[in-house]
Amino acid sequence: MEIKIKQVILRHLQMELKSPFATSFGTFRNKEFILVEAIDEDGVSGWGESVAFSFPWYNEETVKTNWHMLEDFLLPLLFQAPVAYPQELQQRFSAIRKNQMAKAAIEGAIWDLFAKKQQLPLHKVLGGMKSSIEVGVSIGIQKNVDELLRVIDRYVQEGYRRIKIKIKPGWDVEVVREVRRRFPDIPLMADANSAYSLQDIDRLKALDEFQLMMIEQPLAADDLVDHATLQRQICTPICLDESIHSAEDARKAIQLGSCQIVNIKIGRVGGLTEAKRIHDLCQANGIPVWCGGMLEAGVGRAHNIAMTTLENFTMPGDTAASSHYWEKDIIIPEVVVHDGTIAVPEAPGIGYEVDRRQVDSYMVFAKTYRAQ
Ligand code: OSB
Ligand code: MG
Repeated sequence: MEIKIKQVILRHLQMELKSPFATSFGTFRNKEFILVEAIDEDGVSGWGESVAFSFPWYNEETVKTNWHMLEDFLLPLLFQAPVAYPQELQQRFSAIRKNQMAKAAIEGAIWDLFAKKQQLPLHKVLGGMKSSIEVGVSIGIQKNVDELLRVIDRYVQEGYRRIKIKIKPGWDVEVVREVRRRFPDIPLMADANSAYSLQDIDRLKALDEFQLMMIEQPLAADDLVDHATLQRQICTPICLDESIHSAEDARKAIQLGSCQIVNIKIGRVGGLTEAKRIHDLCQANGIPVWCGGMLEAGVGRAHNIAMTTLENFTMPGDTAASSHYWEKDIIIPEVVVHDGTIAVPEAPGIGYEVDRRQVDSYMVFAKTYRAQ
């Protein structure tokens, strides 16, 4: 069964976050992103969501660079020939360097469509075995420690299985100490988003006493070598986020000892095909993985849930409830978290229906591209 894409609609959406999300590299107040709808010859729609932000802070991609890559390079390649399997797209897009988030957005739409054509949920097509997934929550930098403790308390009460706090120089050891004093036993981790260098090794060593599950991406976004040096000198397991763009990166990180855990984000690695490859490689090497987040709306969130059903996603990820981010999400039903778990949907494809009325209400601009 081949998929013949007749048209693709790119929509530029803008959604306001319920509360600002502050990281070491900047603060997000609202979310602009591209929603991809790929429609085949039978009129079936597959959905993908680009996780590129408005600003090139997390990585070099943005909403505009993604639109450019999709319009001028990726969609023409998609229209060139039918797709028998979504895995083919990696090869088809391989002449285009990097731009992983743009590639992942369109690949995600084809994965959804591929699963829908077989009347199967995406998680089954990927080979996932779970009917529910455990999730944690990522908490931005707050205006003071009291506020942070209040926020953590709320999410612990709600049942989230792991709390992640963001750290940066000036908001790290003392803050973690206070959190641990108040919550001695919660599964806790810290994400630095590349805010440190090896010169800060004493600060990073000082975190060893707090039994963090891991420290995420302490050093530079493209680094593997210094992380290996750091890991030899601290007890807290290092988890890499920004440094891992491919299975090749993961192989090198494992070989060098740069990390003990990997955060997998579908967008950062160019799509579900590469994400699964990283998952498999980590599994074969005894490295647990978990699913990161990019403040996704419903479509991206649904893809994350499907991926997290794979066996080696053994640690709770950042896929919090829709209502954690949005007044109203773009899928029906919204993603809900009960006792720190999400029930994996069994409907075909991503398992949630796209709420076209909500999509329209958040839409800034749209353009339709047709196969010749
Ligand atoms: O580093 O994981 C990150 C949000 C934006 C950019 C980078 C990151 C994050 C998060 C939030 O930590 C995860 C989420 O709740 O979606
Ligand atoms: Mg991170």
